[in-house]
Amino acid sequence: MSETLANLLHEERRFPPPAALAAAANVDASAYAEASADGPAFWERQARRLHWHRPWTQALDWSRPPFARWFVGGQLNVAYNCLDRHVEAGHGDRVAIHWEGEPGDTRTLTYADLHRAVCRAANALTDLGVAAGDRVAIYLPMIPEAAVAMLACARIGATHSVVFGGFSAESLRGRIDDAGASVVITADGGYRRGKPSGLKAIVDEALAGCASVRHTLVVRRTGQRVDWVDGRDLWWHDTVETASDSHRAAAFDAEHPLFILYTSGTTAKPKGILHTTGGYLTQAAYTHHAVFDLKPDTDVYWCTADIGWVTGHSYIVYGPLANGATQLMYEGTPDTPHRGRFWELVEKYRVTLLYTAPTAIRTFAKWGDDVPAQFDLTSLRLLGSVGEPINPEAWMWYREHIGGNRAPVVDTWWQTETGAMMISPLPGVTAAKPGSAMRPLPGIGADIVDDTGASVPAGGGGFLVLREPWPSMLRTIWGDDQRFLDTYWSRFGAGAGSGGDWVYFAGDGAKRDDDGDLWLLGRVDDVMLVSGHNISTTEVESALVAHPAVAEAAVVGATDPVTGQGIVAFAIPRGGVDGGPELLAQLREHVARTLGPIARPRQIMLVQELPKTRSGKIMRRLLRDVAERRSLGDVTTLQDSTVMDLIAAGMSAPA
Ligand code: 6R9
Repeated sequence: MSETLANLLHEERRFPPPAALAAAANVDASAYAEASADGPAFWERQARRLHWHRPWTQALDWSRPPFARWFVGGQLNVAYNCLDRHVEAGHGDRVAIHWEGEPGDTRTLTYADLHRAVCRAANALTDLGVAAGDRVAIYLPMIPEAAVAMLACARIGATHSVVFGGFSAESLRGRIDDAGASVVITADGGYRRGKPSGLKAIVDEALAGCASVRHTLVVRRTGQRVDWVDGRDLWWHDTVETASDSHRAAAFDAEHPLFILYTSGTTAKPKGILHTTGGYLTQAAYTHHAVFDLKPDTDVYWCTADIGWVTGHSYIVYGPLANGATQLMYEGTPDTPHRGRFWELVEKYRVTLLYTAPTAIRTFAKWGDDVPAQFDLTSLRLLGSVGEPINPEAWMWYREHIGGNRAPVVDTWWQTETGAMMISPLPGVTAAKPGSAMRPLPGIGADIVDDTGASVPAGGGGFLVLREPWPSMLRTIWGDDQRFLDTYWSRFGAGAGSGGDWVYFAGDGAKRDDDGDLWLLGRVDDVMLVSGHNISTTEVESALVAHPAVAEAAVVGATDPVTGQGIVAFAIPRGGVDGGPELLAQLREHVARTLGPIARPRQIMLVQELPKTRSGKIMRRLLRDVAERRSLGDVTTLQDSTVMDLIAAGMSAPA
């Protein structure tokens, strides 16, 4: 990726932290120096933010790389850290979760309430025969029971595997089988876009012919009719809510498996990413404290992710609760019952810290500035982004129209595999640039390398790698150590350019600008090769989104007899835009002017929607199928499977 385009590196805008925020920030610039001087000792200090039943004897055991062991010999209980210790410290009355259902029903759970609920669920699971090390599948809508179920598993040392509510029966079955789960926790259904959707029926289908599951626990959410298998199915309200709320949390080894989470998106069999206890919780809690600058007494935090995504694990459940945060949890979609729903909630709960995804931000921008303008958003003091590269234009819109030009934006890069944030501004320190994730967090060794594994200088581009083990790193792929080695550690291995050290291959392309700041460029599989030039889909998309007529764009490389690959763009026009042939010509010119003639799209197609995963990532693989007129690959992880039919039907002959 040596011949990358240089244009996006010339970002002149800088947004330093507001003085008041910087003066009171949880973490200041000294953290960087401290972390690089101290190595694993830096993480030992962060681990002391938690309660350990037994202290560790060694910070990091890296004697059998890449299989890391952090906080060797230490013992702790994750649920105790997220609940009991806050109650014991006198914060039992603090609200842990303000929950709002899509239809507008609400619930408030204090730390004491949540603690009791988790104790009851822990007792109920134990009564069902679930023991430490057993796997429990969780397939729930965004209701408080989702957090309760996860924490109850953690409390008794059972390993949870959360599957997005709404994944197909087939996807669910594959994940239940792979993990060998003995219990499934689900609900009759949930509310999405104003309608009750069924979950229990999908579980029933998934469990047909599944040997490992002995019981399902079913939360009544919508009251819809469900089929019932006597002896297997149990209502949550009969089982959990009648159990004792007294439960002593046992201590588990720092390396005890906490959860498996399956990554989706590629064509291959989903990978069960395994996370363990002590290191994971340490980094989730530290990064939430450092990057969101959380002040537990005054902040109201809201992460809009679904619990079925790693973001929901680390930044709804484990990080915020370990830090004693008060947070909002919302069941539904942003456009139900109206497009101002999110902003209405920010106003109602006086949300101070907001964490959402670029896909949502671009959608809000498309809906218009006047929607958020109708609400009082002055409580917001910090805005986070995660999930995809955020286009500079979307970053600016977020800062201006949601953050009132005052709240800093933190673009946080990380993965299911990394468990917690890795690259991000520090809100009290960094003068952020729109579109850049800036620097590795303190204690993190990220780098950009070329094909041979050698570090690229400022101004260069290549592959993002991680050079140092980190506490919340995945420990393996569940049941498949070899695939773990092959996928992440063999590309740059302990080989050329690595100096014999183990180098983790993240699968993302990235650039380092002249100041040394990092720009994420999307998955390397998505990089296009046009007439011998590497062009990132992210850069062409950002150029398109910077045009006033375009709300959102997805770009793919389609096989081209002349250039190797040709750039095909799918663009969603902003409301009221006339999408005639003139506009298409204008957009092609606009990209050529912004990035250079080599990046001029061969074809642009205007569409109303883009195919996305449930966590909001654009599925370029499917668009490539359309652009190359193949039949579509696996669409089971699509959020809305009708989108592809519409796009495929509208695909015209190449211009
Ligand atoms: C947390 C999460 C991981 C992939 C990752 C990258 C993309 C996430 C990003 C970002 C650019 C960011 N990604 N955050 N790209 N800037 N701030 O999303 O985990 O679902 O496993 O996806 O998402 O491509 O490799 P996961």
